[in-house]
Amino acid sequence: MRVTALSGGVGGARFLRGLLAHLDRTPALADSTVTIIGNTGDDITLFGLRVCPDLDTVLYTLGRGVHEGQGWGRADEGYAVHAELSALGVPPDWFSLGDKDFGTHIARSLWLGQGHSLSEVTARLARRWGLPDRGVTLLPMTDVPVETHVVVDEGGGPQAVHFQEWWVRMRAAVPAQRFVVAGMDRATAAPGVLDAIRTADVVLLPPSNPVVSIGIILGVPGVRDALRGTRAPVVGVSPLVSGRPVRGHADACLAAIGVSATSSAVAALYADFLGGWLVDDADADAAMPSGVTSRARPLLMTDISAAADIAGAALDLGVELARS
Ligand code: FO1
Repeated sequence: MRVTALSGGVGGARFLRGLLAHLDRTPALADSTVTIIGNTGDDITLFGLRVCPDLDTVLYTLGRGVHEGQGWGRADEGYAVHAELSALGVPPDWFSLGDKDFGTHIARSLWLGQGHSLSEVTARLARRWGLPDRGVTLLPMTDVPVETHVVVDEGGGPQAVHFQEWWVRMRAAVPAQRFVVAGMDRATAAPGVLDAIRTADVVLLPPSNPVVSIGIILGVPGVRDALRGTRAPVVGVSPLVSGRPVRGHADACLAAIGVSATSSAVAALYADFLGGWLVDDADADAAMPSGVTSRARPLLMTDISAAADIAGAALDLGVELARS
């Protein structure tokens, strides 16, 4: 089975780890392939290095190197380099980069500087994490540098800050007036992205942030049209349970775009291409947009096995929709 998935950071990566576990334990799906279209709106240049948080979170999580408690960054990490940068008075100190993580950013920045595309760089990093051997391809949504910025007003009038400063330093506690994706006007889908949507057997939307992760990927020219036009069923997983995000600040992001924090409202954001929608048992009676088939089940990814069950249920719904 050819599976294509859009993904943000922590929630998406954990879902995808569950998907791989489900494929590994299902003989009929043994030679399936998974193509992941990763969000690059979170990307930021720090200390002269290009950092791609959502791509790295997918790589580290699927590559079994992620700091499990955080969901991002590396396990068994030291912070000597960042500490020295702080001692040298080089900002920022609010975004903590570990020593091994710096290795990723140095290599990526070196290769980008040599003229390699972000797609090529991501493929090299994916090889280091053994993804090709498992039939997994990670594509950045675009090779054009883009950055999500957030318009906030801390009292001195509206100003735009980088998404990471809003998400990490402000903890999304300052209301976002709107999101602006710098560079998106020049963005084109990265090689293979639109094809992966068009030729998939099933397209999955993990429980990533619908505004600043999935929503950003949908803003890449051609992606939404490809999702509308693909013969593959598109099945999503609600990122909200009883109106609350399982983690992160999806509710603050939805409020910023005037959308209520319910699984139905999120499904409505995708209604022009969505075929199936998994909701938690707590939202079993959620009203669905016309044309969307929902299924209720526990959606908390408490461990890899639970994530595998959720991913399996999403695939099963996709197969069911493909048959009908
Ligand atoms: N998140 C935090 O809350 N605090 C951090 O200091 C932080 C550092 C960081 C470094 C590398 C990286 O790949 C991710 C990092 N994150 C941190 C998570 C990041 O802000 C989020 O994973 C996404 O960008 C939002 O989906």
